[in-house]
Amino acid sequence: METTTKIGFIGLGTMGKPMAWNLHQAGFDLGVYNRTRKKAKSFKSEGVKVYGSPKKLAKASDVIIMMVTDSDALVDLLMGAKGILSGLQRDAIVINMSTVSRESNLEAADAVQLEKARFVEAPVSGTKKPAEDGTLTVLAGGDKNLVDELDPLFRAMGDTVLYCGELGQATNMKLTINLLLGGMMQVFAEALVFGQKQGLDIDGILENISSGPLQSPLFEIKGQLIKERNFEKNFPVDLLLKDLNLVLDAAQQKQVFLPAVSAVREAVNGTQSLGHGDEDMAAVVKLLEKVSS
Ligand code: NA7
Repeated sequence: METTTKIGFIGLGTMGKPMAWNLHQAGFDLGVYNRTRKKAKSFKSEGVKVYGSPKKLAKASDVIIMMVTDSDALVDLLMGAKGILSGLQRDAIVINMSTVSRESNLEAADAVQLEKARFVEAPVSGTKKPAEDGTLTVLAGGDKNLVDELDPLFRAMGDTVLYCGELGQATNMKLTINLLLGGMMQVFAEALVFGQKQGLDIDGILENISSGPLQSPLFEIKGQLIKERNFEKNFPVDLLLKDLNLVLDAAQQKQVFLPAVSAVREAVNGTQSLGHGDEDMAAVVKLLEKVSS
């Protein structure tokens, strides 16, 4: 992939903005689109072309990257009025880096291929900070040669590229990881609330976790944030809930029994209902604290 290849990036949210920025910094010929135009302002002032519609971006791009919330956003941007499909060039490559269901990826791939263009799914593992540092893990699914061709692009956004297999398998890998992430976050929060209700000090609990076989960067980072009562979003409750719903839907299709994940989903759903959807997933502790006191 040459740096002269025209890249169009759609979705300048928490993750997409730093990812697009890293592509620009790596010297790729970048253009961007975001539904809320003001989020593209910093790109415009750096000389990056800002398009007024996905259609206009698609007309001008060899590679189109999408990093948007969910399946609804993916469908709107691809198939809506002035959507990508209405401007897609023959042989262009569409990369979906958003986390959506396997089925949504397959449907998007079919629609793109009908226009004689190509499709790769590439959800990422890692949150805001790795996105800023360019240290995400890119999970890629689809044609292996195409994924290899895109390697320089992925490496501008991440330090690891993991080829997961045919289309759909990268999503399955992402959901496997996020199942574990959600479960670890919830049970960690429960351990902190339980321990403190028994009269233990949070510093002591965190130190004890860090010094034994349960030591984990996730517990260290989230433990510190909970201690500081800092719930600024890295990976918000809303998106964790979306992913747990995707996990449980996929599990149901294959009749996989996930009792703990069902319980975690209820707790995350409850946290969202309390109004903490836009806060970091560490806010799951707030529901526990509220109903435990
Ligand atoms: P954010 O910060 O919520 O950003 C979401 C982006 O998706 C943002 O640019 C939104 O545009 C865009 N979006 C959402 N819905 C639509 C529709 N319907 N049409 C057009 N654009 C839309 O999410 P993150 O960056 O944290 O995460 C992105 C993905 O990575 C997600 O799948 C995570 O699970 C992993 P807006 O600025 O609101 O106009």
